[in-house]
Amino acid sequence: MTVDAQDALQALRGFGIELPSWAFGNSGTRFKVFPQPGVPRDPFEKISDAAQVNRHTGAAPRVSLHIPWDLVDDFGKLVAHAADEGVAIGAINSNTFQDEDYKLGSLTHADPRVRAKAVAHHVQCIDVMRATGSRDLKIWLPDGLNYAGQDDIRDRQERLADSLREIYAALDAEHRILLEYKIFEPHFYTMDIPDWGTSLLHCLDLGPQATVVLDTGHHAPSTNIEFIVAQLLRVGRLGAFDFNSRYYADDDLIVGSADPFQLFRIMNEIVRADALRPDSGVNFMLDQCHNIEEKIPAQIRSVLNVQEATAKALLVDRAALRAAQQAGDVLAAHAVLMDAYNTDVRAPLADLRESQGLPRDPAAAYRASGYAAKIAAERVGGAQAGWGA
Ligand code: PSV
Ligand code: MN
Ligand code: MN
Repeated sequence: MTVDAQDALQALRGFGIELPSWAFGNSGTRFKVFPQPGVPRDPFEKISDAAQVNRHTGAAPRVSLHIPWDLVDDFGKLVAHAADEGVAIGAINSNTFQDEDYKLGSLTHADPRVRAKAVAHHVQCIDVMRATGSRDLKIWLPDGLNYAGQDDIRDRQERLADSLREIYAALDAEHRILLEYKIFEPHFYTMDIPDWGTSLLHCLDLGPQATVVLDTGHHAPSTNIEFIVAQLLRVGRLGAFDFNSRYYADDDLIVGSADPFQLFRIMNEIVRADALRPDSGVNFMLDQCHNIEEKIPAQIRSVLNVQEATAKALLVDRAALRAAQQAGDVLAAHAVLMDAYNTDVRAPLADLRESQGLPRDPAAAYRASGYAAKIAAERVGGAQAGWGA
């Protein structure tokens, strides 16, 4: 390997991963929610918990909010609280999946009254963006159909396009829409945005402030996700990731835990496109819930997993790879990638952390901080994340 690890890893200095506020609340499946001691009772406490991850890793500078779960009377206070804790507010997520009115759709609903209500909710989210200094409005739509013939697939796309145009018109110049797709669930015959192609077509129709968000758990098994990453980067429309891991469906498990090689292959495309830079326009976010494991340590583990995959991608000898590819040397090209992937980057990453005044072992530093015992003693009756009730 001709790449110097310490040099290559410098690119990680400005690399931040955004955390979801909902990762810190109680969560579960439709079978059972397992409450944990010390979980946050309000958005302020969620931000305090997220800030612990940043405190020990130095790599989690923002927190995504979910509206209405994270609605507060005074967003100025929430912003100030976040700043006191050393973090900022990230993307604002809308929610059209917990209201009776949206049973048959929200932005795609046949009834103009319901569509107007769903558009108004997104305009409310844009107001929250103004109040919090957030740039990104993340839209994941639960809309879809369970039965063939239930509604007209094409009409729903037209209604969706119209609704999205209304939301887009309400954006400020610095705002973006992040449009998420999902193959199935909560609907099973078709979702209205089931894949990256559908999301991209709507983004292209809307304009340059609309980009695709790729949730790693929202694909069919064996989908080549890094291909989608490369393609969206190519046309400048990869706005964000929702990182997590899956075995079966939308499992929302710790990123890099099921298939660290896939995460490496994804980050390899990011590095290849020089999209690691904070100004690249790609927002690297986590979208996870921790049902049976401790939440703050799980988020720390997740940030480290993304860092490790990224570090390995930075170690790819690009010149050697290009030369082997040009020469048509299949095995040599593959070996360049595998050499980087098989490198143990934990010590160089610990060195990098130390050079930034951070703990070498963030998980151990968190355990030693006493924070878990403190919140368990102080907080009674923690809030549910919104999932698994
Ligand atoms: C539902 O599938 C989901 O997990 C989407 O991935 C969203 O990003 C997330 O919920 C938060 O709304
Ligand atoms: Mn998601
Ligand atoms: Mn999901």
